[in-house]
Amino acid sequence: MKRFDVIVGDITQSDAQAIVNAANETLLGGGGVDGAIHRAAGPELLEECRAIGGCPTGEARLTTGCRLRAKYIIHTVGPVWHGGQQGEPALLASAYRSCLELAAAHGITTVDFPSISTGVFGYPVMQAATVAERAILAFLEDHPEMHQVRMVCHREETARIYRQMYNFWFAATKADRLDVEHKG
Ligand code: AR6
Repeated sequence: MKRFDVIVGDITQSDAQAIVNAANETLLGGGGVDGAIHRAAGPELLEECRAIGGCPTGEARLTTGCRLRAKYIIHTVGPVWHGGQQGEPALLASAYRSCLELAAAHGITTVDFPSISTGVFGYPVMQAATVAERAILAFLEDHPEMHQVRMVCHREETARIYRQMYNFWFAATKADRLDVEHKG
């Protein structure tokens, strides 16, 4: 099993212990992957989210998976893209890191992410992929207990860019450690 992987699919069908939702600060649902997750998880999810009372950009909150296969949903809020000079990369990195820290704190060892901020929020995929992968790979290096983190892209084109950025920036240095069977 690769500790980091990029796959094409519908994250609502994920068999990971936790999936990540690209939500907004209200946590009360929306379009895109957020809408798909709420539809698949059922109305109980909205009740759980209501009780949490929102989430600032760059942070993360945990709910159960309700009717999903995944046991947990980690809701995070990525930044809206305003051209890149308003702290977007730091906020996006923080969103990924917060999700993984929350997962680790709950003993979750497999996490699937959608491509946060690159839909409605308009973050260019190439830049988002670089930020996402840097944050994920740094976390995996420091947390051997995390078995697997995957990017689950809805479209082949998005997955292609995540793979390309991985190969461009990270494969040479990380391959030895990440493209191997997990021994734990
Ligand atoms: N599985 C995996 N990825 C998906 C799925 C799915 N079922 N459906 C869409 N995507 P977006 P954002 C991809 O817009 O940019 C919502 O209204 C999609 O192709 O869902 O962070 C929230 O409530 C894209 O690559 O999230 C917020 O208001 C990626 O998910 C706002 O949108 C993210 O696109 C958040 O915007």
